[in-house]
Amino acid sequence: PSPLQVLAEFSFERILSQDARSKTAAILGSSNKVPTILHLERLPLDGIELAAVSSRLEGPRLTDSNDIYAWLLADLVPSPTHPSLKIYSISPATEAHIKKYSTQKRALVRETPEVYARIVDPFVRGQDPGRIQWVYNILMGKKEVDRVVFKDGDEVKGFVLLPDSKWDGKNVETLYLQTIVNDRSIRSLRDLRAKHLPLLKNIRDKILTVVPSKFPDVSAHELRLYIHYQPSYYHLHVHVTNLSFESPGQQVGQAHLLDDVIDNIEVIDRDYYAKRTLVYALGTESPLFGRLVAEGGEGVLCAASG
Ligand code: M7G
Repeated sequence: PSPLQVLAEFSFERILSQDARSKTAAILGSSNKVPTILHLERLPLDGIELAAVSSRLEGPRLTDSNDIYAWLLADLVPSPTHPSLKIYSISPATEAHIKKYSTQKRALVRETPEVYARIVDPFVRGQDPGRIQWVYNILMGKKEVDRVVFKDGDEVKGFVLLPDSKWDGKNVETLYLQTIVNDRSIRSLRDLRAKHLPLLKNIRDKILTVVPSKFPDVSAHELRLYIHYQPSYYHLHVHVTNLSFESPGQQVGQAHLLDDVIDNIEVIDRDYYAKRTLVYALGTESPLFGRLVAEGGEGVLCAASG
C-alpha cells in the first residue's frame, strides 16, 4: 500500500509517547493488518502565515481579558500551501521501532573497548541489513533524489548531503541535514581511525562551504556537525543542524562534534576510538540495553568505581 493508503487505513491502538514542548506525539495502530507508527508534529507558524493571520483565523473566542490584556483561542483555516501537521509513518513497524518511539526510562552505560568487542560489536554485526536499506536507496540514487543538497561521488571521501527526515525542508531556523558517507564499511564512531581523516575533513570543509551557499540565511559558524553514539543506524552519518535549534539528540554523551572527532584522531591518538571508554544513555527497553545487561552484568551501568 502507498503511504497515503497506510494513513487512510490507520486504526489507533495506543499512544507511545507525547511531548508538549516539541509538540510531537507517536501513536501505534494497525494499517492493512500490520503494526504502524505515526509520529505527528505540529509545524511552526511561518512568516507568510503570520502576515495574513487575521484573515486565516477561524472562530476566535475570548477566554479572558484584563485592562489592555486579552487571551483568545482560535483555529487556523486549513491551507494547502502551509500545512499545520507533519506526519512520519513507519509501516510495518518492528518491535525495535515501537520501543524506540515509546516513553521509557533511560540509563547511562560505560562501554569499554572490551565491552565493545564482546557485546556491542556482535550486536552491530547481527543487525538486519534491511534496517539501513533506506541509506543504500539514497546512496544509489533510488530514493529522495530530488531532495539531495550536495553529492561528492568519491568512493573514499565522498558522501550524500540531504534533508534529514525530521526537517520540514523549509524553515532554516530548524535546518537539519544528514550526511551519508559513500564508504559502506564504517558502521559507527567506534570504527573511525586515522585513515578516515580525509573523509571526515572533506565532510567538514565541503559542508561548511556548500550549506551557507545553498541556504544564505545560515553561516558556516552557525552549523553544528556531529555524530551520534550510539546511532540508530549503523552506517556512518553526520548530523548537520542549525546551532540555534535545540534539535532532539544533541545531549551530552550522545552527540560527538565532528571537529572533536577529527582532533581526537589527528592529535591525540590515531586509534582514539578503539581505545576509549564511551559513555552514553540508552532506553532501558532498547535491544542493545537488554544485551548489555544480560551479557555484561551490572558492571556496564554507570556507577561509582570504588
Ligand atoms: P541516528 O544517529 O542513527 O539515530 O540518526 P537517531 O534516529 O536516534 O537520531 C539517523 C538520522 O537519520 C535521524 O536523524 C533520522 O531522522 C534520519 N532518517 C531516518 N530515516 C529512516 C531517514 C530517511 O529515510 N531519510 C532521511 N532523509 N533521513 C532519515
